[in-house]
Amino acid sequence: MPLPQRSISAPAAAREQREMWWHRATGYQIYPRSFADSNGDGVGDIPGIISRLGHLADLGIGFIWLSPVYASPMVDNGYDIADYRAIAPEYGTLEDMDRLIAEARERGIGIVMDLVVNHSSSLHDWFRAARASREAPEHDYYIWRDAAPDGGPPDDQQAAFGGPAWSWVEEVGRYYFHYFSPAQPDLNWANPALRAEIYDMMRWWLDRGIAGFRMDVISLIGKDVDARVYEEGPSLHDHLQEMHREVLAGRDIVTIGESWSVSPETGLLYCGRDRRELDMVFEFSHIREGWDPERGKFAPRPFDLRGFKRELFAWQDLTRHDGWTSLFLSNHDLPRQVSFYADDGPYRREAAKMLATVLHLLKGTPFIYQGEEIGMTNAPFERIDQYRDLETLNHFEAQIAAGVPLEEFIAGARRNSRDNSRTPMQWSPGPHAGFTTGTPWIEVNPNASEINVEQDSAQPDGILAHYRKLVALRRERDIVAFGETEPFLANSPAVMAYQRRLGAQRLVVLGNFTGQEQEVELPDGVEGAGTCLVASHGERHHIPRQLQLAPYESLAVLIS
Ligand code: TEU
Ligand code: CA
Repeated sequence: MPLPQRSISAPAAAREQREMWWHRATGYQIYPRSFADSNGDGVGDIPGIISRLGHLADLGIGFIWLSPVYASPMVDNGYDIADYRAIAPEYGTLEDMDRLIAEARERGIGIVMDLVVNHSSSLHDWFRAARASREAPEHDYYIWRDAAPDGGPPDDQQAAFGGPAWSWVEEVGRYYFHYFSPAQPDLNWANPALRAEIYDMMRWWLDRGIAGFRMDVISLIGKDVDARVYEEGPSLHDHLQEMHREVLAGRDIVTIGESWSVSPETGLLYCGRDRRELDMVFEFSHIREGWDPERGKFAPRPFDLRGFKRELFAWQDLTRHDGWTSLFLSNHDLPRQVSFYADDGPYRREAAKMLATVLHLLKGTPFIYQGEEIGMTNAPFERIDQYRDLETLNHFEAQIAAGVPLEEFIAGARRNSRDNSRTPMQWSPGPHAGFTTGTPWIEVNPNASEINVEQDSAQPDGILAHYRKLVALRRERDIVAFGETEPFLANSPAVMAYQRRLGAQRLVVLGNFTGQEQEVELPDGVEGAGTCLVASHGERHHIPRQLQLAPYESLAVLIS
């Protein structure tokens, strides 16, 4: 059991499943490269994380989702694993990792590892053997096809990071499939020996005392390449059920599967009570709402709150009586939430609190991405040489070659490049934001002199203090953890409004997504007096039928 079980228990009527520790826990994602550097080489590391556990304990989080720290050539910053049982030397050693697990646990914090098993690195021993000979048992751990009659790739499938999805290996005279970059060959989940190796590796980590797995692009593992079905392919759920039987069953851990395709129609296939697969998924429908449907993430499109609410509330509805969901707006692949959804200018503080309030008071397990708790913003990069991410760099080349003007591409990258969230964590106003004493691997955001943990935590009404309150509310209040969600004002392009209900209690939550005052008229029966749980603009203890919200104001009032 990774964590002490909490004894608080929700009223039986509110839950149809056994209460688990992660129902009341908030997760915190660490992107190790950018979190804290202990030895001045400009790259964050595990001892750096250990030195900052106090910050996380103060926030009150229940577990860390640690982005990959395994041995890797770092083509995709660790999402290309060369050895699943070794730590990348720039991040530390296995001993450091054991120490992190132990020291986090002493603070009641579990470590959730990133499981990247849709693909490995091309430098993994399996792939080295696979590419050396067709006779090697590992050859079939990957997906190979013969060349087309003209010697070219078997077909025209394209990789997510640009270029063909097939790369040639001379030694075996075949092409291998890679959904992402050529350095990330896809594993062939149809091979039972490969699956057994993966399960073995997962048990090895669980036995070291970790609290679970975040599973990278897990919805891709059932793919049928010939049919061009990648997401949620024919064998996905067989594999996940087998994984559950072989590895996960009977362990008190948390599992979160990343899926870019899951919808309310398929959500409960993963996390429904009778499925025996995962505890919850990371789903992206509310995120995709902010992307151009044709031209993708590098073509900025104005944010529309209505679509965003529709997607979030559909998942609230889906998980009303069965399953569970995750709540997040940010991660290492996404822009900074305050910049993307709200305002990183004059109303940054209010906006950061508002986004936190409306998200954290929904039902589900919330995730905070490092720096979000102080309202970190997108990177103001102006030149392509400031970017590091292969996705941005590959798309840059392709789009410029296709005639997209440079300024237009940079504008898109400033809005949506993955590097926006990968600039170093801003700890202090000092040199390099207190992240490193050396030269950081990617530039520190110049606003670190005003936006940093040291300054924000000194303010009783800072963003950090606001997050601390929200995290505590989930632990302390049954209604926050288990209440049913009822949305209002679905058509408002400006205000997000809902209430949670548990027994005779109601928690009314309001957030203004604009820099203008908003007049709100609530539906019948919402009005009432009670206790203000959080507020960005002074407490209100009464929800009237009509009220005015200040720019980016948010509040939550418990009515009983
Ligand atoms: O991301 C999954 C994924 O599909 C991303 O490539 C996503 O589409 C993209 O970031 C949106 O711009 C996971 C990891 O979170 C990501 O960091 C990895 O690069 C990717 O898998 C490959 O492992
Ligand atoms: Ca370092």
